[in-house]
Amino acid sequence: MNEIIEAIKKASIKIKGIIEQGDTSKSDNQNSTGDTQLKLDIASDIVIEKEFKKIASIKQIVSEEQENIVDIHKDGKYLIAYDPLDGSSLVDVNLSVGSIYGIYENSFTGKNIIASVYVVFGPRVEMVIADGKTVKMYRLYDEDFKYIQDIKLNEKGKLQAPGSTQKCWYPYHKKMIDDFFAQGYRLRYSGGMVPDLHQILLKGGGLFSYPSTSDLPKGKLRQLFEVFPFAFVYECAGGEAVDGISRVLDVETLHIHDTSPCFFGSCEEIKKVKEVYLKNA
Ligand code: P6P
Repeated sequence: MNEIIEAIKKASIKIKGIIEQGDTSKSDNQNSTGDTQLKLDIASDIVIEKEFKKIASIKQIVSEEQENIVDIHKDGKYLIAYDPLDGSSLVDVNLSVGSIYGIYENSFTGKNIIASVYVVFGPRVEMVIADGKTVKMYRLYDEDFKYIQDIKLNEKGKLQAPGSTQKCWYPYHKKMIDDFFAQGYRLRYSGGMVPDLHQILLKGGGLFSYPSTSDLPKGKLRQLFEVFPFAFVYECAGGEAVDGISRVLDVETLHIHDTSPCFFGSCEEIKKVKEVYLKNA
């Protein structure tokens, strides 16, 4: 596992350079989910795949930017699903973006995730590692990631990050979001999943939601590359992650690019989500 973390560190330093110097224009391609790929997405993906191909313990990788699973070493132990540069279109407006890595054993399913890593490219570059027991944050100084702190969520938080197109929210979802704001929760939403979820973790808690909507009944965020890795982080930090009713890591993956409605947060907020969704299911 250490060699995977070292590879992520090396790739992240290179991706930092790509963000700072790179071409943020659109490529001529679309990814498997139909998103138009930026040249940043493709360049970041190439960097990561090159680093992972050097590691004997990796059996397979799959990128959000590629259609299919890539076989690496047949005797490898780990399977890695990653989003090379989530929210890349935010680079053009100088907002934070991030890379997300889910590390699995045996198969690409929520139940088989054993670790997750994300890297935030913002005013500072920070890497967060969840290993099933703890969540540890590191910060990049020159070429070295230094340990900063462990991350733990409070039982209840103060921030709310309500995603998706509001006009497509189901009425019970809108009322739940409004109720949280009526209790004094602060709106913190940039449109970048990595910095938005990182902020809630570092500020002690709250709720990030990207629900089922009339235009996207199965949500927008991808299970393997985005939802499961952050669900694992939030559970390791003492919070929860659900699809509205069930633990999201128990959700079945039928195709590697499947999406899922998702709610990540402190236990109090997730309890409220489950109450509302069980009543309206
Ligand atoms: P919306 C970025 O494109 C992304 O995949 C996530 O990083 C982010 O949370 C979400 O989409 C934002 O989507 O529909 O709220 O703009």
